[in-house]
Amino acid sequence: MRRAVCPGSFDPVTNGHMDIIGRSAGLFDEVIIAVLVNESKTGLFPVEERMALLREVSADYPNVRVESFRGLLVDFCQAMEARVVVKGIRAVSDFDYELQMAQMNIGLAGVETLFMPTNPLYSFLSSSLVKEVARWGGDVTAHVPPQVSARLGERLRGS
Ligand code: COD
Repeated sequence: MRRAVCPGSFDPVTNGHMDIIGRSAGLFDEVIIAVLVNESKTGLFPVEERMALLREVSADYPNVRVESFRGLLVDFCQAMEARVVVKGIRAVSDFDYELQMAQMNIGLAGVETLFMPTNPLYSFLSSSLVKEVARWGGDVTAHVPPQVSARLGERLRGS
């Protein structure tokens, strides 16, 4: 079974993430979306809600499932019996850090990283930018799945 992991914070999932997840689902038998649980950083959405949103927006891909992990990504990959991590590359600026992590991960556990160039439509897109625009009342409907834009509105209004 060719199994890949798409890791991230997904706070919240954007159309850029979904582009990489959908394309990965076409390349691998199974794709595991892995949401990092970071105790030292509170996100806008609790991890459980990020996972619920990811499950909703990836429901059309039967070979995609959503999990969370703590600690090292390579330990999670080994536990899931996945030898490949897929990362989206938006610009050269992403590459420096991603290359360091990829080299560390192969050294630590032989986990390979596949770099997938983002669709140019999403090359400027990040969860942080989406949150900042939404916080100030800007329209993010073109940048996130509809379920996410609805939840963003509710969360920022405090419900
Ligand atoms: N287009 C395409 N891809 C995108 C876009 C976009 N617009 N936005 C994000 N992505 C992709 C990138 O590949 C990114 O890596 C991934 O989606 C997730 O993005 P985020 O912002 O949700 O998540 P990050 O960058 O906070 O996630 C970082 C990890 C959780 C992957 C990383 O910190 C990690 O592996 N942590 C575990 C601890 C560990 O093992 N550390 C040692 C590493 S050597």
